[in-house]
Amino acid sequence: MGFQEDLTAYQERVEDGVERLLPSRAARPARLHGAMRYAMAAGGKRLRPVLLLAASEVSGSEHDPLPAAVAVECLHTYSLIHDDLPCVDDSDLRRGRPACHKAYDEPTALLAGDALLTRAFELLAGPYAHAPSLGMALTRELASAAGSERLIGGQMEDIANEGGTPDEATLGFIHRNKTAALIAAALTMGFRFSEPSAETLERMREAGTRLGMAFQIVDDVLDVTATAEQLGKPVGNDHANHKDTYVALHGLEGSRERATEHTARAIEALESLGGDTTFLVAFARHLEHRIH
Ligand code: GRG
Repeated sequence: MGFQEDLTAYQERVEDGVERLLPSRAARPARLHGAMRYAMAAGGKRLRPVLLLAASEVSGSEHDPLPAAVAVECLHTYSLIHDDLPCVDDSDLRRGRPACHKAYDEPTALLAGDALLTRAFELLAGPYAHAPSLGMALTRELASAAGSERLIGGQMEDIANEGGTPDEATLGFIHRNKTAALIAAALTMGFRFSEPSAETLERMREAGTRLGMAFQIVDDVLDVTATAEQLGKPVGNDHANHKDTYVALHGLEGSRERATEHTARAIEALESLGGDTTFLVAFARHLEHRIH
């Protein structure tokens, strides 16, 4: 199979997992579960769970990585729901549809985000109860990427710096934590399925962080160059919200160069592993090509 077929197959596995591993739409309170499923529904690229599934296959494992992949997508989706709220980015469109607080209402969206965050950890605690050391490693990885020093910390500094003059160190902190930490965690969690050495884990963290940085820079570039139809979310938002972005700091060309450099470093780290990383390497190239 070629790259595109492999990608589609991974994405279909994720869609199936999302369908099966969330509470039923009919479970009480149905409005809350409807909102969780609405926000999680197809429309996202499923980058993080695809990375996790692909990484778990490089060395193989007897355990099913799908609950962990869905857990990462739940956590990511909670962050998007909360990010779109009027008190944060105030964005009405997400994944090509009205944002969760527009399709439902603000309190329901807030709670749906909270419930998805909680569900993420339930999906690590329950399905891996028979493999406690794997479950614990996955939980630590996700909790650390999502906490106050990483995802939430990056978001905090992003908000705190709105309207200010961008500087490289601040921008690096925001992007490493707000975006790259969860992408790195997804990749590392996938490799956790094969009980890797500490050295392999560090290399994977490096690959994931580089990939995440490239992804965020590409996101900044697309916010300027793409249309809302192409992205499924409003464009020009970063500028309108006076956000610190790579484009504001380095211009379009400088940003493209940096995305290319991070992608090259990510590929180097992936290839240093030894196993069959063909799909992961192609995926890294695919993400970067969106801006060329
Ligand atoms: C401030 C209440 C409050 C909550 C914030 C922690 C948090 C919640 C938000 C994290 C910040 C955030 C939303 C980062 C976004 C990073 C990013 C590039 C998201 C887009 O990811 P894609 O393109 O989206 O993978 P799809 O829709 O394809 O899954």
